[in-house]
Amino acid sequence: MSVNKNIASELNTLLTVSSGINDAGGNERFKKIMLKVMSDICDTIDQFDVTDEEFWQAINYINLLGERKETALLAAGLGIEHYLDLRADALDAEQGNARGTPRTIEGPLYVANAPLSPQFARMDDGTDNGEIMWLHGQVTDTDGNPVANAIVDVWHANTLGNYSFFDQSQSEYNLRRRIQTGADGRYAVRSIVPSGYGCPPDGPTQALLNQLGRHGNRPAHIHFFVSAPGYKHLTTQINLSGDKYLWDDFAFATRDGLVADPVKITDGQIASQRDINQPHTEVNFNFTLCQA
Ligand code: MBD
Ligand code: FE
Repeated sequence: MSVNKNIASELNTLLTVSSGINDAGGNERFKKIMLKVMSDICDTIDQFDVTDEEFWQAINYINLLGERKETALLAAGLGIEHYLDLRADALDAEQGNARGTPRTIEGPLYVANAPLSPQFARMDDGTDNGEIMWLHGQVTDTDGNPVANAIVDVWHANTLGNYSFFDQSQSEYNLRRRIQTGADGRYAVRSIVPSGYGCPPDGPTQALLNQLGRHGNRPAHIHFFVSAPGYKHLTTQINLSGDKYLWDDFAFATRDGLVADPVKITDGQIASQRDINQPHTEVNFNFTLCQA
């Protein structure tokens, strides 16, 4: 069945009158957005002659996404959240802003209010025998001056690719910390080297990806929010080189300028770092904040 003009005009009536979109009250911007979304859904139904069965499959799918709390995971997997990065880049280019550290997606696994410490924190609770990671760097402005009192909010997965809070087997705020920089703009944490993430294999996001012929894996990565008074809030991540999914991330979060090289420090090279007197991995990453 090709798109039928009569059906299309009835649809328009449905959307604009029966559903109250033209009524006084409500939110004008929301009404416009809903009209566009509903028109696009109806266009898709027309273009593919969507059957009743397919319609109910879609409804059940959305319910399942909610039940499993995977809506944000799917948004990442479809690249919709990455689209916000591309828009942020375009806006920066348009405004001729000096380029700070690139934005990349937040993802679905942030938890607010992690413990706050000045300059240094240990992030792991000691129960995961992963490789020790010493992660450190400096926050500067676009002229290279240190930014004091910046808050570096860091979160990452354990060696199984799982995040505390969502994984109830981990202690509260495990692998989640906020560090406040000192006058030198520096932050440092001791933690464990994270593993990559895989979508729950029995969940609705992976089921959809399977239908697209796609995997649901992410390379090992570390998330950051970096903020300071007078600067634009930065949402970013570093992805660790050497991971097989580095440039094949199902969430499209790996970007030029956001790849970090983990360096293994073995006997004889140890000693310099506070709190670590054993072989470990060092990751150095600096952030550049743009003026607000
Ligand atoms: C993650 O850890 C993540 O960062 C994203 C974007 C999606 C799923 C898991
Ligand atoms: Fe993540």
